[in-house]
Formats: sequence, C-alpha cells, structure tokens
Amino acid sequence: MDLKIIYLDLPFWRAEVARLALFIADVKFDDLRINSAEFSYLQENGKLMDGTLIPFNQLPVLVINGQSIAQTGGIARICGKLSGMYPEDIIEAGKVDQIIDTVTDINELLNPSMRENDPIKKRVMREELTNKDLPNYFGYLEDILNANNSNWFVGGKMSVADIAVWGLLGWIASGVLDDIPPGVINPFKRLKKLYNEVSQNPHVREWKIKTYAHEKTSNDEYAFDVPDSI
Ligand SMILES: N[C@@H](CCC(=O)N[C@@H](CS)C(=O)NCC(=O)O)C(=O)O
Repeated sequence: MDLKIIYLDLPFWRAEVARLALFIADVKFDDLRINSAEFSYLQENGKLMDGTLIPFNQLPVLVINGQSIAQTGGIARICGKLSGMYPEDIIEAGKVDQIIDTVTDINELLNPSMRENDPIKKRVMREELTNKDLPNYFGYLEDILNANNSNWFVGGKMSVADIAVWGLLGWIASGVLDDIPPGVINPFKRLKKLYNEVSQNPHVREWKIKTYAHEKTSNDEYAFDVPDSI
C-alpha cells in the first residue's frame, strides 16, 4: 500500500495522530511536509503544485494508493486500522471516535482566539478558555479515563484516541498559546499520566528525536514547539 501524509512541518496533533500511529506500527509512509508557499497555493487551488488533489483545500491529507483523503478524524481511523491502533469492535471503535471528535471540538474552540488580532479581546477569550472551557472538556476526558480500568481511553492498550489527546495536550500545555498557562492541565491527574505515558513510549520518543527540531531528549513534560498561529 502506497501511503503519503501531507501536512506542514509541524508536530500538530491533526497530522501526528496519523504519522505516529503508522510509525509505531512500522508501516512505511511518505511524510510530506510542505512549506508556507505550497500551503498558500493549496488553500487557493485545492491541489499541490504537483497536482495532488487536496479536498476542501485543507490539511492534513492522506494519499492512499493515489487517492487523496481529507479530514483529520477519517485519516486517524484509516491509519489506526493500518497500525492496529483502532478497535474492530463497533462499540470500542465508537469510543475511540468520540475522543477524536472531542479533540477536534477542543481545537475548534481555540480557533477564534487564534484568529483574533486585537490583543485585549484575545486575552479575554483566552481567559474564558483557561478558566471555563478547557477545564470543562478536560474534566469530561478525565471522567472517561477514570471509568476505564487502564491508563488508556479505550480498552487496555494505546489507541489513536490516546495519541490524539496526547498531541492536543502537548500543544495546549506547552505554553505556546498566549495567556493559556501550561498548568491548565495540572488538576487532571489521569490526563497528565496519559500524556506522560504516551511521551515515554519508546517509539514516540524515537519519533520525536527523529522529527522534532527542538525536541529535548529528557522526560520534559510538554516539550512541544507548535506556533500559536496554526
Ligand atoms: N476539518 C478539517 C480541518 C483541518 C484544518 O483546519 N486544517 C488547517 C491546518 S491545521 C488548514 O488547512 N487550514 C487552511 C484553511 O482552512 O484554509 C479536519 O478535521 O482535518
């Protein structure tokens, strides 16, 4: 199977969930990271400069045997299936889906403040996120972790749901988002444990050393480097 994941040269969760699932399972793929000129081109034209179709003019895109597929959740499911990190059981699969869709919801909750240019308005939005929206969502996620009798969201092993949450937490708690303090996840012990569990996975560590430009090789928590403006 010929696989290519197209995204920017960033460890953002939307691409990392797919890249990491394949890397962990040793499924070979072309990790295509485009520059900002190519990104502007695809936003305008719905394709890369080489003609590769980019549905909805957005990334990530997975090209699988020449067919372009968009949307983070769908791509995560395909890569999860290919890597054995997405359950066959429909209920378990639904439980993974609900987590990935929630990560998308949290990402979308942050988007308006990322587009806000007025620093005062932006700060007010970020305070609301820090004091209300993020703790609410983290609480829901913590409850799901508490209800499952393992360190993982679904069943007894790591799935693409855990990688998606790990990627999102790494971004939010890294301190790169102005006015969202890294400590926002501190009260959520199970979520922090999950984050650290994924970070310490040997394949994840290998991937970070291989692909993250400024990655520290120690066990530093939240050592992400994703800009605020994505
Ligand atoms: N619904 C899409 C949203 C993806 C998305 O917003 N991608 C951003 C990059 S992180 C993008 O391509 N933005 C360009 C644009 O929307 O014009 C998904 O779930 O994958």
